[in-house]
Amino acid sequence: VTSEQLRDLSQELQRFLLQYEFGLREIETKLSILRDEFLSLHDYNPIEHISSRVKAPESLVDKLRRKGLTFELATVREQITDIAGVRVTCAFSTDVYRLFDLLTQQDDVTVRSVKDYIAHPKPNGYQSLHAVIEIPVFLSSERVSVPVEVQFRTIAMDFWASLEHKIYYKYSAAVPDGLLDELKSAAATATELDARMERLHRQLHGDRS
Ligand code: 0O2
Repeated sequence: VTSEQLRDLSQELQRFLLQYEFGLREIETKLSILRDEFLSLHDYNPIEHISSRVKAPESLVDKLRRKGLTFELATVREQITDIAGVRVTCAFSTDVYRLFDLLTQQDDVTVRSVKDYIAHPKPNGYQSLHAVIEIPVFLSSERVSVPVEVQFRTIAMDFWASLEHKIYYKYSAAVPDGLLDELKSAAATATELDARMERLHRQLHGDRS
């Protein structure tokens, strides 16, 4: 590969990833509008935290290798749906589902897939509601449809997932059995805490929010 070809490739990749960056901005705007309107109508904030990222090229390449895919942009676009990722953390699981509904029902949003790991937690205890949605982005000469993976979860689920993620990487995926059991039990405690906090919240606010 000549250095000129490398430069062209790198430019092509940058342009490709930029579309995902634009997709993220669209979703972030939608979420912040929902949050601000909710605040103004109900004096209540349904979102604790929003974070987003475009997958780093190295971790994209890792994922392609893991899945045995070639680095062709058309294949990448079709097969890797979490290049753009947004994480929405809410205090309560009712807010998780409420925001999911409000976002996915918008008429410029197309839902590609949904995985409800809250209703059906993963065997390790992981809980979150995942949706891959497509959003139109208007560029100077075309309209592109950009997939964004949105993960909705409660603070307790997020706390659990970030620790589990660290443990998983520390042990390079070979986590000792004892720790796996502890994690599973901690996930059950998180679920219980979510239910208790939700009950308290209801007592405080009734069904107002
Ligand atoms: P990262 O570093 O967060 O980007 P896929 O591999 O995405 O094609 P999969 O695994 O069926 O297909 O997708 P799924 O189940 O929707 O999970 C995708 C993302 O959810 C992961 O992205 C994690 O962010 C999160 N996730 C899923 N399972 C777990 C889990 O057991 N523990 C934790 N902590 N997070 C989880 P990546 O690409 O794996 O990682």
